[in-house]
Amino acid sequence: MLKKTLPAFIAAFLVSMSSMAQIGDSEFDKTIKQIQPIPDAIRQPAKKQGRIEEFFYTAKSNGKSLKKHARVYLPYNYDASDKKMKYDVLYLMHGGGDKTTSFLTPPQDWLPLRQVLDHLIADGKMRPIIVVTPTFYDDDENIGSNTMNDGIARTRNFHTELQNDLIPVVENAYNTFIEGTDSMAVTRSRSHRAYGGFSMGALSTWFQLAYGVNAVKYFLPLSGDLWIFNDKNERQDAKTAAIWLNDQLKSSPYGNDFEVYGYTGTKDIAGNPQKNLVEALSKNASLFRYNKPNANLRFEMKEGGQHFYGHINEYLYWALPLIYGEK
Ligand code: FER
Repeated sequence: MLKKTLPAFIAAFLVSMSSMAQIGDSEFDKTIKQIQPIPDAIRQPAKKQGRIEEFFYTAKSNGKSLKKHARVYLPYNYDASDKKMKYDVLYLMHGGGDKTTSFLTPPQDWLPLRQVLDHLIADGKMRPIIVVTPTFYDDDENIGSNTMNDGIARTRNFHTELQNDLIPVVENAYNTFIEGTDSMAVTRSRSHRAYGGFSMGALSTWFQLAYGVNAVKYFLPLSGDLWIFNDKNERQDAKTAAIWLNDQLKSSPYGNDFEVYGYTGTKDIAGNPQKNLVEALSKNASLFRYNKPNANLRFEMKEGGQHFYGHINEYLYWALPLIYGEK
């Protein structure tokens, strides 16, 4: 999570906000749903397990051709030869300094997402899906300069690689809803596609919404807000970011057809920033409907939730059935 390499201006900014967010008693805070603990059984491996494959593809970036790879989770019983069975695809982007393995099989003793997926599917809480975990770095072993500015640029640009280099190849390699390989094929299948991420990956999720809503319908920003800079490279406040995002969406024919599921924790460094962004979107961005029956912007916080995959993967236990469960 780039802790050792934060440039001074970002470090000062992060310190200046309290890393202890609170769900206070403002009118907005009263609308925030609290994330419940997950059932104990989810912490044990499921009996019916999906499998994880390595997927190789070529990405064109700054005139270079990069050999890249992503991890792909295939649900239990996935059968490549059964072409009638098609799967929705969820893309999940890691945080700064992390890699393609961070979500599905994270380091340490953290709850791995593969286990959450296995259980949700086995218990019928969501339909089987394919999960792809790419990287915004050149590769897991080549993460660039690993500065905050480099990370911001990579997260801002990733939507291009997703649209041109990854979706058409990976979704034609597996049994998904895409029909064709061009940008229209990507757009036609957008309602079968979700994109989410943690921390800098959440930043890439907000940028995906801003620049690539044509390719994706469902968005899962997990512990991260939207960083917008002015001409002098000064970071703008949440209200400015919200209005910018709304203006971006207004310029897309799909700007009225998306759903955002935001999650974070009160002890998370992104807790207050993400809460402030969601509040600003709910008040200043007309395309976002928050806390209404036909809401397209949802936001929940975990009391004591921290900035790491163990908690993030708990949030996905609650989020994924909202997208892939019975409606
Ligand atoms: C945020 C708080 C922290 C955020 C990103 C971070 C995009 C990243 C921290 C790191 O990589 O060290 O609100 O939003």
